[in-house]
Amino acid sequence: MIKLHGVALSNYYNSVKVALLEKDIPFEEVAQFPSQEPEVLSVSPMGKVPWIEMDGKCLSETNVIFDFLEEIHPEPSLYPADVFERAKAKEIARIVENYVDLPARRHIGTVYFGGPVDDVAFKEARPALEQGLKALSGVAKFAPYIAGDTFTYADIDAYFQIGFANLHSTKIYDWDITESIPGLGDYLAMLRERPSVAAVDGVMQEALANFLPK
Ligand SMILES: N[C@@H](CCC(=O)N[C@@H](CS)C(=O)NCC(=O)O)C(=O)O
Repeated sequence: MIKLHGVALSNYYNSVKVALLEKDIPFEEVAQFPSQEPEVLSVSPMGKVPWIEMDGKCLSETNVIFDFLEEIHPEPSLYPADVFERAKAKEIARIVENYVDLPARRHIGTVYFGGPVDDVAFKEARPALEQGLKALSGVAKFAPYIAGDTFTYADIDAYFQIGFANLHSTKIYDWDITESIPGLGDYLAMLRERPSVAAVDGVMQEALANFLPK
């Protein structure tokens, strides 16, 4: 059985968990914080979570895990059937990860761990996020899903990575980024109704409520 290593506080861990639930793949959760310890680096080269373990072999990086799950368990597919549309779904996922999650993540020391606001990050992260959101608004379809008429990995990425970024933007800039793109708020609310997303999001919200500094 697949073991999913990570914690419910992690938006990427939750992304892989939703993919496993959507595909109805049995899995076991193993609680693990990110770490630079050699034994963690030997299975997750950047020390990040999540990673999956299967038959003693480990794989990290959420989108690589998505592709692997798709190969070993093709049905139900979480990519569009058309090869170009499939690549477009991946393009959306990369934009969400690299240009929405990552700039917001610069404030994780403040938002997750109660550290002081980093002045450089304060100046740089907001324009970077604005640029990422503008890029996203150019490719998001909301028809009704982000890459078209089917639920895909891009929706999983969008739900958890935009939610993570919004937690940071509201705390640091008092800025609700879900209002930055027409239709984004309603789209995220629609995803929250989906049983797999609702279940995983519920566990994440509880973990965040217990963990985040007040
Ligand atoms: N590119 C990675 C990102 C995963 C990631 O950033 N995980 C966070 C938790 S949400 C982490 O482990 N952070 C610790 C670190 O960056 O050292 C993926 O796609 O899985």
